[in-house]
Amino acid sequence: MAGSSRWKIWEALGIVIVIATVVGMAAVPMIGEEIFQPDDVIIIRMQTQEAGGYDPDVIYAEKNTTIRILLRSMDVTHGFQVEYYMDEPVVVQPGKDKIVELTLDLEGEFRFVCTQYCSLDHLFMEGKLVVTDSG
Ligand SMILES: [Cu+2]
Repeated sequence: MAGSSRWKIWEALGIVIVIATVVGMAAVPMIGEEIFQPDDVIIIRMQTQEAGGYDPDVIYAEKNTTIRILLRSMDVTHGFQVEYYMDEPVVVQPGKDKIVELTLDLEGEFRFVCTQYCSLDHLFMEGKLVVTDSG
């Protein structure tokens, strides 16, 4: 019958739309995954010092700008604190990215360190923020 086969087509189309919607929705929470990196966000991956520590461990920025740093732990809980710029450390658990916003009003080199005991070499887990004044 022509009527029932046409109905089957609509049914199939409906299923395709539902699947497309579900797949589309699954793609939306990918913010923070590898595919999403706006220009103004610096991503720092954190691992124990034995596994490489901060990556990157040196970041460069211009004075009188505001930068956002997305911190992602690849293994265990780590900390992040930049001297002068952060009064309080940020604790970063695996699977729970954190974003830190810093307004850079002073040029120079500023150490950042891990503030959570994460491994035997924890004390050596550090990097630096280099703020330059090009103006
Ligand atoms: Cu640590």
